[in-house]
Formats: sequence, structure tokens, C-alpha cells
Amino acid sequence: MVKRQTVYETALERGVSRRSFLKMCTALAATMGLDFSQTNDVVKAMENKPRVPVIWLQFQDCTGCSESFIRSTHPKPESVLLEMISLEYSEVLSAASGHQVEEARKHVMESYKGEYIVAVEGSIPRESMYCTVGGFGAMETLIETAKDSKAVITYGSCSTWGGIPAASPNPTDAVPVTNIIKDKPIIKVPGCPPIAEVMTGVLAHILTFEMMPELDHLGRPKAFYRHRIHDKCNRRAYFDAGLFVESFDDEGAKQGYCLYKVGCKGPTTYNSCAEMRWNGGVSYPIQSGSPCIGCSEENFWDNGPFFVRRTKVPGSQTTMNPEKIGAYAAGVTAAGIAAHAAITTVKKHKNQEKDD
Ligand code: FSX
Ligand code: SF4
Ligand code: F3S
Repeated sequence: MVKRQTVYETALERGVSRRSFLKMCTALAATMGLDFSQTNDVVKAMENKPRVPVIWLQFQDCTGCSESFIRSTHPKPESVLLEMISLEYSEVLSAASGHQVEEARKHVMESYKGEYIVAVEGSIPRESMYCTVGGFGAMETLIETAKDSKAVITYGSCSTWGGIPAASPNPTDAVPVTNIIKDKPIIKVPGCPPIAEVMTGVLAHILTFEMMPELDHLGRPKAFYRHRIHDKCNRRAYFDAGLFVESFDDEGAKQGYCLYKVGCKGPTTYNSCAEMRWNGGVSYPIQSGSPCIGCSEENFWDNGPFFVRRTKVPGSQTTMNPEKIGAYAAGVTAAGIAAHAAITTVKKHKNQEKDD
């Protein structure tokens, strides 16, 4: 077994100051949703535990997942890639190519048996002719690479659910990783693409606690997929008040009203966008004026159409008609005004009685 450097040793070697190292640990703790007091656990882990070797496989996809990952902001991508993990194989980021990089993959599989993580981006066509890398079909490469791994992370909706390549009519007979790998712990990180910090958080959790993060019934890390977008949406008050955008660029759109009637799928989509937001917490689709298209949900592409008004609101307990929410909200307001007026009249009357 090859002796591996700890995260801290690697950081020191790269000239990172103690202060910057501690900042990275604090950012990681926050990303994992840990209490501030647990930052010390992260520091200890990063000081003592070796970096996680990662083999990043890429099959049928658009590379958006890699693009998202390298735009991590807390911590910065260079800290994740060069200090926290040791990315041993990536078609997008490896400097080497061809036989050289395929050899590197095999070397990691032999040297770090049972220790390396396989991150998979993209869906797997069951016919090898559709996606051949280094002369081997996607299915063959996945089975071979996952065999001695510690765990597999499906990064993105394509490797998690099949995604766009598996959308009807699914010309390549594309399937998700779980259809092929059955004997390894699999952590699903869906989204098209997923948020970079979610991936970093999952890797940091494995490194810090030496165990898988808590998963929900579908295999997604609970810390990041426990809420619907709708539960934390910045436009939620407008939904509750029955104020909706009726068409893009109308007055409601300018006011930032709820996007439900222009097709928002936030009420049925589980993801962290509304809490963590994108690009270092700058924004997310709904904040920028686009309805959520449910990109982290199974079969999202076939569950369309997108940007089309939905007639029923699927609530957690019941289904409601959006018109009725407006009517109900208006009714409550009218009733409130009437009650207020009645109370004011009674008060006035009483005051008058006192004066008389
Ligand atoms: Fe799929 Fe990722 Fe969407 Fe694209 O690789 S989840 S098409 S953002 O890039 O796999
Ligand atoms: Fe936000 Fe969409 Fe829910 Fe409206 S329907 S509150 S825009 S998530
Ligand atoms: Fe995707 Fe909806 Fe977030 S479309 S990026 S899950 S807001």
C-alpha cells in the first residue's frame, strides 16, 4: 500500500498558510451543515487523514457536471482538487491523455484497493459502440473501476437517473449507475448539473467521518436534499399570497411574483438551490426569473413540458388550484379588513359611550 500525504501536508507543500488552511476547514464545515463547534473535527481530520484518491469517470453527458464542480467557491476549487482529494483520473482535468492516463487509472485501482472513490458523471449506454473510452465500452470501464472502490458517487442527474441521454426515445439504451453497480455503497448527487459545494460536502464528509453521509430513501445525502425548492424559495410569500407571474415580462414578473403559473416545479423538486444557491451563493434559477424545471428529479426531461402553466398545486398534504390560492388569499384579506372595520366600529362606539 502506498503511503499517502495528509490534506495538511499537501497544503503545506503547496505553500498554503495555516490561516488559509483553517479557513478552508471552516468553509467545509459550513458546507457540510455542521455546527461551528464541529469545525475542530474537520481540522483534525484534514491534519491527520490522507487525501481521498478519486477516479472521475465520464460517460454520456454534457460535461456540465465537471464545469460546475470546478466552480466551487467554498472552498475554492484549487483547495478541493489539489489538497482535499487527489484526483487521479479525469478526462477533462488530467494533464495526461491516451494510454498514459488509462495506465494511471489502473495504477490507482491497484495501489489504493478499497480506498478510492469513483465519481461518475453521465449515463451508461448498454451498447458499447455509443461511448468508448480508451478502446473500452462505458459499461466495461465502470464495472472494472468500481470493483475495488470504497464507494461510488453518481454526480449529476445523468449518472443518477439516466438524465437527458436516457430521455425518450433513449436511443443508446442509457441507464443510471445503479442499474449496473449493485454491490457498492452509492451516493446519489442529482442535478443537471449539481451544485459544486454539494459534491465537496459529500467528499469532505467521507474524509472527516470515514463513513457515508446519511442518505434519504432514494440514496441522496439528506443534508442537501431534505427540502423542496418550494420550502425555501425566496418567492414563497407571493405564492402564499396568490400573486403569480402570468406571462414572462408582465408586471408580476417585474415585481418578482411566484413562477408557479409559468411552469415552476419547485413544489415537487428536492434540491439545495434555494438554500445554498449557485456561484458562491449569488443566485439560482428562480431568483434569476426562471421557473425551476426540476432538474434534480428522476426523468425530469420527460416530465415536461417546461414553462407551461400547471393547473394544480401539488402540496405536501393536498392538491390546490392556484386560482383558489389567490381567491383564498384575497378572501382572507377581505375578511381581515371586514373584521378590522367591525372591531374599529365597536371600539369607536364604546369610546363614544364612555364620552357620553
Ligand atoms: Fe448530465 Fe453532467 Fe446535466 Fe450535463 O456531466 S446532469 S447533461 S449538466 O453534464 O451529466
Ligand atoms: Fe418558488 Fe416556484 Fe414555489 Fe413559486 S412555485 S414559491 S417560484 S418554488
Ligand atoms: Fe435545477 Fe430547479 Fe435548482 S431547475 S438548478 S433544481 S432551481
